Amino acid sequence: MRPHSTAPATDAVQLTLQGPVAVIRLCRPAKRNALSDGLILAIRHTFENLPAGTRAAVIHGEGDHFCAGLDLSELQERDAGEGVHHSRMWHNALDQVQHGPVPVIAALHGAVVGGGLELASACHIRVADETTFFALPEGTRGIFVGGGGAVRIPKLIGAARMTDMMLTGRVYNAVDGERIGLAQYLVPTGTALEKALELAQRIATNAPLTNYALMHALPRIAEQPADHGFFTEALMASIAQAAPEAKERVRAFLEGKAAKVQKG
Ligand code: 1HE
Repeated sequence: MRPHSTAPATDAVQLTLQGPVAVIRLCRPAKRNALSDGLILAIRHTFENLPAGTRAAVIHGEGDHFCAGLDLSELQERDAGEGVHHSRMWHNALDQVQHGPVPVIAALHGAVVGGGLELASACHIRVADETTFFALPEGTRGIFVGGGGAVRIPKLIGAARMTDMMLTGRVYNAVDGERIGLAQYLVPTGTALEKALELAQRIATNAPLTNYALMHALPRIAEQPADHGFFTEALMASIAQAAPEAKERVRAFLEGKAAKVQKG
């Protein structure tokens, strides 16, 4: 593959730690956190180099919007081969988000459009505040999704809804976005980051092997024919329950020392 010469825009991605939770901030508010090649490479670099001890991550955007998608000012004339390499660079970066070491929660507000929605869909949980809106303007810009959206977004909302968004430029508001599955949580304006952090802190207390199974085994099992899926599930279940941490947690419950499930 042709090497990509753009340097990571490391100043456009900020990482801070809140205990075991890495908080990753897109810091390009003047351009609505539009994803330049440098920013995409910086996202990849950040997720590839999460500090030791990180158990969960939150990603959010500075300013009034989560992310305006591909930086259109960089959209140059590319030949077909260069276009493939550019798209594959996005795939590699967003694969680090989806298949990195820890679950990732996207805290969404304002525009979550184009490549911004592709980034959000690579995360494991999406929390949207009431200002959030979702769109795929690629259709109206004469282009196509290239950051994994054609694979990930139909898994969230179905191919029919994605086709409609791209053919007609339909924009979903936060309420409808949560209803159709673009986000799992809908929260009041300005509270998405707080909610995402609360969820991340909780996720960070899970047994790491359970989190790993949810990130790496569940999506594969869901894609397998049922017969294969049942078999893979049995293997994963047996590996998870054999871990010393699982035995300790079950013992704690049986001894009345662990929290019961509370009514929602
Ligand atoms: C940008 C971008 C961008 C803003 N690339 N520069 N994405 C889109 O088609 C969405 C394009 N953006 C918008 O529709 C709007 O900017 C927003 C709804 C996101 C925000 O509106 P607003 O009024 O808050 O901001 P603005 O005034 O439109 O933009 C502020 C600045 O950011 C302005 O630059 P300035 O130098 O004039 O101040 C904008 O040009 C700039 N800006 N969005 C470049 N996207 C892997 S394939 C993925 C394919 C896609 O993602 S296609 C979808 C691209």
